[in-house]
Amino acid sequence: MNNDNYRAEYYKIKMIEPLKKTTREYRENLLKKVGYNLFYIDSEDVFIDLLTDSGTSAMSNSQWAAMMAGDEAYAGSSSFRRLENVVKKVMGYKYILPTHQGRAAENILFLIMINEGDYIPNNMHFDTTKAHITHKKGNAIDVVCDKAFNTTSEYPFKGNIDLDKLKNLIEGKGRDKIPLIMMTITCNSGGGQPASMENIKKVREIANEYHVPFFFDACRFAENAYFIKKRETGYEGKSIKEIVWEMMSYSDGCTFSGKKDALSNIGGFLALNDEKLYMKGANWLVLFEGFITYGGMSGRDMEAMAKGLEEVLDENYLETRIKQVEYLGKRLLEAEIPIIQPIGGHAVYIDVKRFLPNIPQDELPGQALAVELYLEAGIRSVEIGTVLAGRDPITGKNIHPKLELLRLAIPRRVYTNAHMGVVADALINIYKRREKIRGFKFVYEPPRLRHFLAKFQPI
Ligand code: P71
Repeated sequence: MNNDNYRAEYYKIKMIEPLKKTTREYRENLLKKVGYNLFYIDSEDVFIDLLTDSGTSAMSNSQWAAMMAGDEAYAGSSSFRRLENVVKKVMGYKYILPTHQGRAAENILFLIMINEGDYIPNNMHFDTTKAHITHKKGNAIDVVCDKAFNTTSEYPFKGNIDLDKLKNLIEGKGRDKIPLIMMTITCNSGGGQPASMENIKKVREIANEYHVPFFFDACRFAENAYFIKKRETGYEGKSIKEIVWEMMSYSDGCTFSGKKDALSNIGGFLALNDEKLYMKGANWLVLFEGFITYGGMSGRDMEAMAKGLEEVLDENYLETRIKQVEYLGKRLLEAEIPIIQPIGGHAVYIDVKRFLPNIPQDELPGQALAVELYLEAGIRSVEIGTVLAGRDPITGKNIHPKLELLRLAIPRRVYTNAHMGVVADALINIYKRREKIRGFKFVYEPPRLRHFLAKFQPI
């Protein structure tokens, strides 16, 4: 069936959005005006937008058709029933609390589970997860395997939890201080890297041993399943559906952002198996999101998500998706541009410490490269480095993260490989003149989440 000689996207394009090309001079002026922060740039002025894969997917004809059937009833919407049934069928969870996006599910989960001073382990917490835990006066602890920090190791499951780190945390802090264990699949902060079924199973065993609930941050669950199928012995012959079912069966629930692997532009949910927890969550949901049969979504949003959750399990789709990310990554590797290896599921991450070794972290090399890429070809990427990491609350100094990265996140079903080729060519040109690139300094630094609203100046 999959004849490698005739590989191409398993869909065709029916509707297009024109892209505008701008001149380098125009982009230079624009950057000056907005303080060299790409978050301030209008999408009209971006040629290829790789800021995020979140909420940027192109929906299918079936998703658009389903939206017309959206039931906008306040209570008991049939669109919610469809979503609920799909989640039960695909993931096997008993209860679903619909939310407007992933972080809202995090808010509800942590409201009902965290007490002040608790510790919550995760392979690597995503920013919003960490922020919501901190907001509830908990401690977000990363317990990812050490190989995750070695950007050149080809280890296939860098999203794995280090089981010793996990056990030591539980033993060290005491089981009563650990309200839940989390695992982010795929591990976004570590480069879109998957966790293996074996590791997931072992985390389940530890959860059982200490009687601690185990939850996924399941944003990119289908991409994780695809990697398990391709990389883990014993799963070659299983369908994505079977792998997802098994993965989820080891957990007690999940937070989910429909903006990633549900191929939707908005939406999310909190799924759980425990009825008492569900009732607690339902009470908060009514306060923060809306009634339990729509949460933060309209009926049509729930329809789009329900359809997307089924479509994402199609192995042909997943192959097209992951191979496109791989295509970009391989083009960069061929030019010896340093990236996180293996190539991730939803993004290519440039290892900026190796790309711009002469710019110290205090001079924001990731930001410098993001600016350079926009200048070069109108491509928007996002810094995941010193700017994002912020300052140490005690010393007030810039935190120097182990990984200084530039993320090129690929929206699902949106760009062609010709677009990826442009991205690769632009980066190759920049790499040739990398010695000439200068660092940046803050001219305005917001007190929190500084990356969104900061303003910079070249040094
Ligand atoms: C991404 C995003 C979206 C984003 C969020 C914050 C700043 C910039 C971009 C969102 C995630 C995620 C994981 C693993 C939870 C959320 C929150 N990722 N967990 O990667 O990747 O979901 O955006 O629907 O609230 O660009 P939400």
